[in-house]
Amino acid sequence: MTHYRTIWISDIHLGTAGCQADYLLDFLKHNEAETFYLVGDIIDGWRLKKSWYWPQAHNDVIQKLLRKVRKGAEVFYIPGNHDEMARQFIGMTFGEIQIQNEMIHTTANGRRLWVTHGDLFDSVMQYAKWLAYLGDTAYTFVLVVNRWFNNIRIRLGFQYWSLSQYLKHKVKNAVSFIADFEVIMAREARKRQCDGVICGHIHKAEIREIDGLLYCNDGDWVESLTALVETFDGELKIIHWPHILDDASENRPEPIILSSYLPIPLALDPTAAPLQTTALDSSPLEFTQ
Ligand SMILES: [Mn+2]
Repeated sequence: MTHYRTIWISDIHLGTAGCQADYLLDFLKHNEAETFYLVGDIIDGWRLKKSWYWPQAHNDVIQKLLRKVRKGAEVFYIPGNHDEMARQFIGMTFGEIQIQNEMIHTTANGRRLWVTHGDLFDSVMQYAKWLAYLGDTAYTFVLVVNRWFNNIRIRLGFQYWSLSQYLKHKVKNAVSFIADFEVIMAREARKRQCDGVICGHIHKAEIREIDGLLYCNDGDWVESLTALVETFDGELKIIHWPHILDDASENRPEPIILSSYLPIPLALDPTAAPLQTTALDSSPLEFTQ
């Protein structure tokens, strides 16, 4: 079990066949945090509306998160576009899971990071919902192929390898879309007087600096199998979890760290009030559909 100060996970898409719940369950089993942020697209309401899909493993994910709360972890849920129905419950608490529109997280070394799903700043999402749906169907198909492909790979003794991630990086438009999204998010973080942003939505885990702002994306659990974590020193890391560990076995692989970043600590005033996690004024952001 590895202990972190904070863990961010998003884009789990429970309720879809694409959700890799078994990997996430294993990650949650071996990683603990004081605070968890569920950064949107946790339950896929779009897809559930079309056809009901809810295997036991998806229940287990919810149970696991509720158990973390019972054991003293703080859990925040920031809805995304696939679970936008949860946005009507902003400010409310379900089984001690607090629902917020967006938040500001202060790292152990005093950095203010704006936490939001990110769809409200995605131009495709905002102006053409039908286009987003179309993309969703094609994407679902790639994920199905990805799963077949990996079932075969694993049976043959190979490691998990994301076909969809590979394709995404090959498509030029996707690459420029991702770059634009990252820049917009960093700019929005600056507007909010934050040192950076933590988001999800585009299923591309990342930690990088953009114009002096920190851009972090916690990835997803349908293709990249990644989470963002903060250590007790305020170091941010992307953890990739492509394995399901055998409890009985002694040889546990080390977590795969894809990227890490230690923001330069601010000169903290030792007499200042303790740093806190604060919810933003929960007036909904303006966006048109
Ligand atoms: Mn999304």
